[in-house]
Amino acid sequence: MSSNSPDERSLVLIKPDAVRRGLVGEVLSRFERKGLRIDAMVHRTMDAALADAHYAEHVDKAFYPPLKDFMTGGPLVALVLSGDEVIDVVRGLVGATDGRKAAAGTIRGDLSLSNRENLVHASDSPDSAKREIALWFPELG
Ligand code: FUP
Repeated sequence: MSSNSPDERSLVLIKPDAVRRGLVGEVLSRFERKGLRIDAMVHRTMDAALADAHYAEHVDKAFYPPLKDFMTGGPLVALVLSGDEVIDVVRGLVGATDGRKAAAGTIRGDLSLSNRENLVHASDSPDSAKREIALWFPELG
């Protein structure tokens, strides 16, 4: 990446379990302390249409109906983070999908015991980030 190209961006959701458990500040502070920037942030509740669009690759899977109920069941905090290699950096901070298996020191490894209620979503590639930012923050397009 050349020195004058813009930093990469990632779409992050601090999920309803984190909001319910009072962990928004804990999660945000880990991203901030790492040196990432918050470019946009909103507190909102996902509706069914946004859930189906956001999780387009999962809508036909057996785990999707309970995942959709969970994700639409309360407010979450959506944000856009930016920084050098932010997509991979955030995935590292978040940890493996299943909180029971995620490494200690990661957000999920330290704070989640669930494969569904795992506190955070983070874009997994530049293409996903672009698609997800357009869904959640069309004004940033
Ligand atoms: P991740 O990228 O780590 O968030 O995980 P995936 O994209 O594989 O899955 C998206 C979400 O689906 C997970 F965050 C939690 C949920 N999920 C389940 O509820 N059950 C499963 O078996 C796998 C994933």
